[in-house]
Amino acid sequence: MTSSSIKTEQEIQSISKAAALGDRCFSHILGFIKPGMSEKQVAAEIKWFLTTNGAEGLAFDTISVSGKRSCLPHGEPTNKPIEKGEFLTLDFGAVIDGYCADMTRTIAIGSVTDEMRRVYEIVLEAQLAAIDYIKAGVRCFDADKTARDIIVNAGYGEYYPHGLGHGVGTLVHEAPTLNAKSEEILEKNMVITIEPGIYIPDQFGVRIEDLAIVTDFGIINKVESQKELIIL
Ligand SMILES: [Mn+2]
Repeated sequence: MTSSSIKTEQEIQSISKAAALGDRCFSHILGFIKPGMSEKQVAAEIKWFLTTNGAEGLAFDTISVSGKRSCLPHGEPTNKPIEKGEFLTLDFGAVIDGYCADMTRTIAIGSVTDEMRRVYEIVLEAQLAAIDYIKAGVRCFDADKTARDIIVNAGYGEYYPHGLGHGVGTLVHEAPTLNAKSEEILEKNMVITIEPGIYIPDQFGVRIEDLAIVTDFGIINKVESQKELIIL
């Protein structure tokens, strides 16, 4: 069952625990990934780490997509090996006390092209702009627009097919919906994701996603993992 979009202190604590475990998992996985491993191997390691470190389960099936497959926003992991020169997008979340977390990082293996770096920087700029803008009282479509304008103005608007984010609670997708049409107003103690992305068909994709608590003064970001480009 879905939880109320405005969370209690106790609910926020549980979600924060789940998000903190996600950060620990990401840092573990950075030391685990080696070129030649499959997307599925990485997804299996994420599941193992989360469930042996306090998670009751996973909030959703882990997304682990590399190379051309990183342009699939909801791609399932395959046996494809992760190669040097590719992006790898990891989207995952733990469940603790019945509450979900949700985070995404895109990392590079070995090296990036100039265009890969440029697209990464645009997504990061868009994500940081939305983080700066969001606070209680903001309309969801304005939050979405803050990030979207940066991507559109950089010339990649057609490659950003989804909304900025969503509420998270007992379900990983709850109200509010943050997209170009949503007139909902963000309120204190809503828990939302902020996750712009750019996906260039048959080339690569980038998404950066944090999980945040809305306050009267801004957001409290519960995901602390590095988002400046990591090249393993
Ligand atoms: Mn999400």
